[in-house]
Amino acid sequence: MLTKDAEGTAVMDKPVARTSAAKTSAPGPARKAHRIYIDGEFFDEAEAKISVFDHGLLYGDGVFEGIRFYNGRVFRMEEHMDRLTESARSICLELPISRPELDEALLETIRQNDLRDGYVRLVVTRGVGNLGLNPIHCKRPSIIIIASTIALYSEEVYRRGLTVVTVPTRRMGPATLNPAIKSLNYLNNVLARLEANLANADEALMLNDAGNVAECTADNVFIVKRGQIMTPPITAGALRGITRAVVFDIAAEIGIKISEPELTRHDLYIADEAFLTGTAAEVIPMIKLDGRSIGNGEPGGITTRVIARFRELTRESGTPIFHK
Ligand code: PXG
Repeated sequence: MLTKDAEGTAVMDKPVARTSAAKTSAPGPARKAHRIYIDGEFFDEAEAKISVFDHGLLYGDGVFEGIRFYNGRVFRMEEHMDRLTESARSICLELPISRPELDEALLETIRQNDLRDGYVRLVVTRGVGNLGLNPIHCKRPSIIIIASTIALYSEEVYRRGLTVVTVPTRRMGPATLNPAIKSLNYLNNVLARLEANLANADEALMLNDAGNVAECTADNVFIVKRGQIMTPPITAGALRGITRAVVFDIAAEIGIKISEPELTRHDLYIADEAFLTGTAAEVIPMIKLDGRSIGNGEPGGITTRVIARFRELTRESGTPIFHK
């Protein structure tokens, strides 16, 4: 699980000792061993291994999704699976199992881990090849599914909001590695994240090569100005976030205009409110950028409404895990 260290940085907890495997597929309160899915089989965490010749490791060649489930239901599962399929298609990675099989593998992994609320990491690697980068030698992609729990930020941070800095590392453009592909190659984001850590900030704002706002390291960015919501367009280098799409749905539902103009840092400095969205971070206020307070420096009214509605949706909707 992710918690905060002494510096306030989100860190991964040491996995709890895994002595016994989850024995049933029924939901239960007790935290049992991680059971990891790899290519159709379940393994205890210590035995869950892939080849050092897998190009996912050697070249970051592969795709992934981070998916949340709440209250026994997978939130926006179809959208995540669509995006995974599209990312794979874009890099000519043929999924080795069918979509219904993949859906079932995801649900069964959650069941095997006895979880009702948590986070799933679904990874598809290019598979085993030789030491050359040419994927032609990789015969079969591997699928890895990890179901666990996650809490990036405490409730206190959701109430207070995040401090963000603009970092020197630019979000790569579509001509280099299209940020619309959710690939295993995340070094661009990792470097930005390091720069945020070095600046003692909660998150990094990434600009594109034109100097416009793209996104944060694992979150989309939104502002509120004069009662309207705005977020950078996908073409600015933003991932087509699933949580981002949920905010569009919420805005339509509560009658707030939402648009996708190019945004600059200036637009963020003079915004009335700002917030970030991502599967892991959910919807979270951003109250400071580059030392400037946004609005009055507190989470804004529209942000608070969006968060409240988002939380309702996560409890009320989704694909059932334990019964159909
Ligand atoms: N931008 C980027 C670059 C992302 O990787 C988002 C935006 C938000 O998209 P969703 O669909 O989640 O609303 C992401 C999300 C994590 C983690 O913390 C999440 C992501 C990437 C890396 C780590 O588990 N993806």
